Amino acid sequence: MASKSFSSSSSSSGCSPASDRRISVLARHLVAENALSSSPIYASPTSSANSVFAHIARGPEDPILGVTVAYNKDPSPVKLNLGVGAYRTEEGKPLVLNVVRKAEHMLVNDRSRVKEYLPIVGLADFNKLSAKLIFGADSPVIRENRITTVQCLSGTGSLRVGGEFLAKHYHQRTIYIPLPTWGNHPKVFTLAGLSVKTYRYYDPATRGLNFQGLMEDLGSAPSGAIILLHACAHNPTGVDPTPQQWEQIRRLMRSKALMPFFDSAYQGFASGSLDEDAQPVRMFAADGGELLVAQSYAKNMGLYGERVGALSIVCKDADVAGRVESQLKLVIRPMYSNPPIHGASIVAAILKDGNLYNEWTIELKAMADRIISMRKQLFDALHARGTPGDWSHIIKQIGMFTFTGLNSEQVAFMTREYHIYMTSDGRISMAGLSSKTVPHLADAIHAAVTRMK
Ligand code: KET
Repeated sequence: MASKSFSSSSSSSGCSPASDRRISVLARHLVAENALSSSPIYASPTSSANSVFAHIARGPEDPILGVTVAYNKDPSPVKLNLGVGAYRTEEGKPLVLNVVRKAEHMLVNDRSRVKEYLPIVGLADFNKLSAKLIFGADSPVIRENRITTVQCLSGTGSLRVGGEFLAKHYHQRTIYIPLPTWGNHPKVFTLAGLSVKTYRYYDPATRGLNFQGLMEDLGSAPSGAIILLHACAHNPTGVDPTPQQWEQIRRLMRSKALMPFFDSAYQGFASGSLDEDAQPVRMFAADGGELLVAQSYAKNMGLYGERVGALSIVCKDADVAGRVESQLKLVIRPMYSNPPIHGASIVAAILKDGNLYNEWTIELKAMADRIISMRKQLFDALHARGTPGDWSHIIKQIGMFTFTGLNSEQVAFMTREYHIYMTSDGRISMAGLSSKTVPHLADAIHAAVTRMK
């Protein structure tokens, strides 16, 4: 309607030369009159002295990515960034995997490759191979075709798309997240339209899993509620359930029709084995029930900035899965239209080629092993200094992070006095450490513990 009336009244082709002239005379007249008037018309509203955004308060830095912002501003030569979970080499440098370089080389040299838009759900090969990676090549959910996998913007984007889909189409709008969890989870799911509650997970006294609290809280969650589970290498605690505990969690959740939503951001980083780290997800997929999983290739392929990940929804049958996918497209299209092509092409090239895949697993294992060796070195260094306390959790915890137990004052002290940057909850990224920097960190922890009780 609006566009119709606009075109009929403003079409210059419908005006005679005489009426065009009349309009331009009228326009000159109006401009002259305005020039004389006491209240001038501004060229545009934003050229006024006061910004229309003047009322906006400065927002806080992100609790994790803000650590890097602070680190970058520090001129100290001994500064150390143990904030964000990003892998560094022994030399403290970011790592591009050899296998990624190889795949990129192949892609660049393939002149048949173009830069057309991908479909809304992303690269088909990438989606198939991602499902195979997390569920296993012989998985019944893949064989029976009762799964939809869509390429999303890394782990975060996959969680967000899954969250919005559930908020729109699932009968329960409450998601339970572990306490503590990755700091972005509550924000992602709240903005997706879900209501966020927590379940007990970590026991600071034992620095281990509060299994009883977890089972009680899931047991009293309303039937059908969504439960966010870290597939492996829980962030920030580094504490995972044992296989036996996972089995009990699965039974309880299925008996109450609780909907599992796995966040798999560290497949391969916990044990060094892609298959072993996928076991909890596969255990739930094997029982025939429905579930969601968000995968990220940021850490395990080092593709952080390429923003490549996948959301899979396992359904009861192929027909439901097809309809679910049609609705996922309606979530994605107005959000970012379709995902980027480069990162997904790298992943697909590696996953589909036996040799590249093997090379990847070797490089991944080397990253996981280096992190494990950092745990040992830090533990030994604290032991050698006689630092008060039991530090065995540094060795016991799994994945990229150690949840040290240091409090926010001790963290602030370490940043102030030692230029060591970490999140205020006492989490350190072990992947940011090297043999050279372990002594500096151990000195800082020793000083923080003995001086700032
Ligand atoms: N889930 C978890 C548990 C997680 O730790 C991260 C990232 C993500 C999802 C998202 O990653 P993506 O890059 O979107 O695939 N965690 C690290 C980086 C960050 O906070 O963005 C971190 O905790 O340091």
